[in-house]
This record gives sequence, C-alpha cells and structure tokens, in this order.
Amino acid sequence: MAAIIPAHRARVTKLVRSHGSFVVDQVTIDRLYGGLRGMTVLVSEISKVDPQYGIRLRGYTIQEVLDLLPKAPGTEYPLAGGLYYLLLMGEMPTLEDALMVENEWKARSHVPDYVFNVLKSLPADTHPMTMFSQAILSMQHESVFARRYNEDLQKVDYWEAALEDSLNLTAKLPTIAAFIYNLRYRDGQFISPDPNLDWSANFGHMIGKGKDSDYLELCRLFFVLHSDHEGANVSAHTAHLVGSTLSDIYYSCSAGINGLAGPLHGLANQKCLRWLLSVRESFESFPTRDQLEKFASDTLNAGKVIPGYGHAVLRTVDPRFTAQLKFADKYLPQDELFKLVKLVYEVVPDVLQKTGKVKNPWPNVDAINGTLQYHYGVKEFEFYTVLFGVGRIMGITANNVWARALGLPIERPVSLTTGNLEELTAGI
Ligand code: NMX
Ligand code: MLT
Repeated sequence: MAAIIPAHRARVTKLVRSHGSFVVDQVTIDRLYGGLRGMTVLVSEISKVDPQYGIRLRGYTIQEVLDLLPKAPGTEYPLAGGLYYLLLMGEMPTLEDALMVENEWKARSHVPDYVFNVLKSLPADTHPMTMFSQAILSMQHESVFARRYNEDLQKVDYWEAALEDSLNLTAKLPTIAAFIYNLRYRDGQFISPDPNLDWSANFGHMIGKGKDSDYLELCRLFFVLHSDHEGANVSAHTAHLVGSTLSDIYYSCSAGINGLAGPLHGLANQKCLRWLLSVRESFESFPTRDQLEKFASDTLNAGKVIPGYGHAVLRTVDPRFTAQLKFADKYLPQDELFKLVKLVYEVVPDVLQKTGKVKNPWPNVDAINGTLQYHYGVKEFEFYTVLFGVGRIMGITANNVWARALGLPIERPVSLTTGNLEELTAGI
C-alpha cells in the first residue's frame, strides 16, 4: 500500500484542483426528506453499485470476483484473504498474496479473554448483534491508531496505523462470531481455530461444523458476498462518518454494526427467514402460487414489508442473491425451504409491482442467505446478521484505511429546518 498510495493521492489532488467545482448531483427538497436516496454524496475507492448490474468490487462483478479470486487447494470458493487484498490494493491477488493476508490474520487472531468476559456478563438473551457490537467496542483500547495519535502520529501516516487496527480486528472476527454463537446456542463450548483452515472456513470449524466441507464452502461464499456494497449503505456510511472524526476502527466498526442491525438493512435476513417459515407453517403442504400471492398481499396489507425484496439503489435482481441461488441449486436443490425461496422469487416481484410504489421489486442478498444457513443447521436466525457483519467489516475497514490514506476530513454537512426551507421557497 505504501507503494500505491502516493500516486492515488496525486490523482485526487489533481482531480480536485482541476474540477473541484464540477456539479455531480443536486440537493432537492424531496431528497432532503427522502433519506438522500439516489443522491451521490460520498467517495469510496472500494466498490460501486450499478443499479442495473449490481455491485462491482474494485471493478469486478460478483461472478468475476468468485471466478478470479484465488482458492485454497481442493476448494471451490475464494479465500477471504484474497478478497481483502483486492479491496485494499485494487488489484486481483495471486494465491501468494491471498495467503499473505490469511497468514497475517492467523498471527493476529488471538482474542483477549476480557472480550469473552464482556460477552458472558451480558443477559443471556441479548441479541447477537448487540453482543457483536459490544465485543468490537470492548477492544477499542487495543487501537494502535488511538495510541499513536496520542503520541506522534503524522497525518501522512494515519493509514498505516489504521491498517494495523484493521488487520488486528478482522483477524479476530471469526473467533468472536463463533464465540457468540457457541455461548448463545451451544452451551458455551469453545473450539480453537484450526491453523490449517482459512479465515472463512475457521468460523464453520469453530461452531462445530469443521467436518462439513459443504458448509465451509458456504462460509467462504457468504463472507465474500457480504463484504461491501459501495460506501453509502447504512453500515458503511455510519462507519465512515464515525471514522471521519478520527475515531479508530473499533469505534467505527461497532457503530457500523449497530446500523446493520436494523430490519431495513442487515436484519432483513433474520426477518426473511422468519417470514419464509411463517409461510411454511401457514399451509399444510407446499403452497400454490395463488396461496403464496395471497400470503404476500396479506403481509403488505398488514403494513409490513416483505423482507429480502427491494433496494434503495439496485433496480435488478441482486447478483449476490443469484450467486447464492447457484450455490443452493448445486448443494441443496431438494431443500424444501430453498424451493420456497424459488417460488417466492417467482411470485413476489409481481405482487410488489402491483403496489405501484415499490421501485425495485426484485430480491436482494437477504432473500436467501438465511435459508442456506438454515439448511446446514444454523437455525438460530437471530444470529444471521452477525455473519453479514463479519463480512461487512472487511469492506468497512478497507474503506477506512483509504479514507485515512487520502486524508479525508471530518464529514459535516449542514442541516436546515422546515421553516428554513419554507422561507427559501416562499413566493416561488
Ligand atoms: N415490501 C413492502 N414494501 C416495500 C418493499 C418491500 N420489500 N420495498 C419497498 N417498499 C415500499 C417502501 O416501504 C415505500 O413505501 P412507503 O412509500 O409507503 O414508505 C415504497 O415501497 C417505496 O420504497 P422504495 O423507494 O422502493 O425503497 P426504499 O429505498 O425506500 O427502501 C428498502 C429500500 C431496502 C429499505 C426496502 O425495499 C425494504 O424495506 N425492503 C425490505 C427490507 C429488506 O429487504 N432490507 C434489506 C436491504 C438489503 N440489506 O441487506 O441491507
Ligand atoms: C448492503 O449490502 O449494504 C445492502 O444491500 C444495502 C444497501 O446497499 O443499501
């Protein structure tokens, strides 16, 4: 990174000097009241969501990422270490590059006991996302960035300390997530990481599924798919905002995870599984198209959203959904819940379209991810968003390192009152 950052800084400086006043987008009143949706307000070096084609990570589509990233011998899905290299460096890694990151993670994976003690001290029915956020926050005093900032850290070197923190935190995520799962659902059993397994597969191993090679493949797919979705989704943007105050990676990631915990964002995977199970329980046998259509309409008429469908930016089927559909077609084609996912995919877009207001009636990543976990026996759906978070922190931290490398300032736009806007528009 030290070799590529100076040239990138020069690119940004030139762009701002030459075209600083170029108008990228316009702020209108409906957008101010509309959650800024559709407005271009941020820069992220890592990825971009194209409404028609979906996410591109460093320019690569999901299918390209899955095809081109290096894999461990004898496995089908990529090493997360390779993905992290791609997000940070902007170039497709070799197997050696991917293993370099995997080895860094192994060397930094030890989770201090106090983190486990914090988790154990929480009420037994604490939501796993609260536990995940607390675990990350509890490690804040390990921050290299915070310590060095209080010593002699120069702005030009911020990114190095941010990278240290990022590697230290990401290295520990599978162990933390597995600890939360085991504490909540497996009587607190503890399994140490297997040094012969990669970062993603180690999560599966540590929740007792190390012998299920198909589940380990799912772990590899899952974490890569959930890593990033450009800089302005709620979790990434929250983390960016917090990081812009020079709060360190632990503060930023804990905040981002709190945003991911909302039902309109990452928690939709938990909600989606609950909704699918309620469909299944409502009918004696597999529902017909008509029955499902009525069930979906009843959900809408009750004032609820259909989880896993719709998106603020996408206007097509989420390629992360398609990648998981492909996985399921290969590994669990006969699974009843998966068959229901497919029927929902056939029926629900029409139902949503008929409302006349849903801008994107197609499935997003959350319409299927829980079903895959459920198939392999991870049935505690309150936990699913933690898995989303483990993946997402790769994107958040890569963005944070680049934000510090580019010396991005504190994010502080301006707000107005309705009265101010009425004054601005009076007489028009
Ligand atoms: N079911 C019912 N209504 C919906 C849905 C849906 N799946 N999607 C959008 N709408 C409604 C939306 O609530 C809004 O209604 P109203 O005007 O009465 O407030 C209207 O359609 C227009 O919304 P859009 O502009 O299409 O979507 P928006 O950008 O506001 O929201 C989501 C995007 C993702 C929040 C929304 O589609 C949704 O709530 N989906 C279900 C939850 C979900 O799957 N979230 C996960 C997103 C991915 N992730 O992991 O973060
Ligand atoms: C995400 O992965 O963050 C979601 O698809 C939500 C978004 O992009 O806004």
